[in-house]
Amino acid sequence: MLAVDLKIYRNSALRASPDPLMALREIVEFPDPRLRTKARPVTVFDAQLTQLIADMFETMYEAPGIGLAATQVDFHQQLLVLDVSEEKNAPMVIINPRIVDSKGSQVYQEGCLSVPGIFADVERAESVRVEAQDIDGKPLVIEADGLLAVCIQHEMDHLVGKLFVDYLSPLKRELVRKKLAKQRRNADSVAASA
Ligand code: K1U
Ligand code: ZN
Repeated sequence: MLAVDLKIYRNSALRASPDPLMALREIVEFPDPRLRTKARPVTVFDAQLTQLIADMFETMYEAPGIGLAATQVDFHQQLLVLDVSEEKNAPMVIINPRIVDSKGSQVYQEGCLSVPGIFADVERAESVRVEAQDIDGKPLVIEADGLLAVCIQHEMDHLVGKLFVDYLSPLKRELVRKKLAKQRRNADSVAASA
């Protein structure tokens, strides 16, 4: 019975959340081709979008993560959520983002909820100026540096179908694919024997 329950939990798009008004969404994992989808701009700012954003925050905090792009929950519009604060009290919603200026470079050891258990150094701009829209569609300008800049660039890559492992050599990317396949086989055999 437990194995069946685990299977349903792993495969269902919506998972039970402690808050009845929010739902945990399934995070699509590498090498799923849906992660390569190019997101379209958000044009409708309605209650459905607000619900999706609430679900994305719930999913990101539960993972836990510091960012989540709509692509990762199989919604292909230009939307991302972030919270890089220690206290998890600084949620940000960024819609239809464009980097209009960038300066310098930094290397940060990145992770990704779509590539679980894998971490790698990636070089990105040290600071970025981003023009975007907020949850109501109003213009938003963000000046970011450090981890916030890294996270925004990482999430914006998701919106064009790019993953941090794409910055690795083909050989390292193949090792990542094999490591994830092994992790999944192990998780499946634990679920089957439970
Ligand atoms: O896009 C994602 O999958 C989220 C990703 C964001 C990110 C992390 C590090 C560098 C760039 C972008 C994550 O949140 S991975 C998890 C993680 O980094 C973390 C989790 C808990 C506490 C602190 C960090
Ligand atoms: Zn990611």
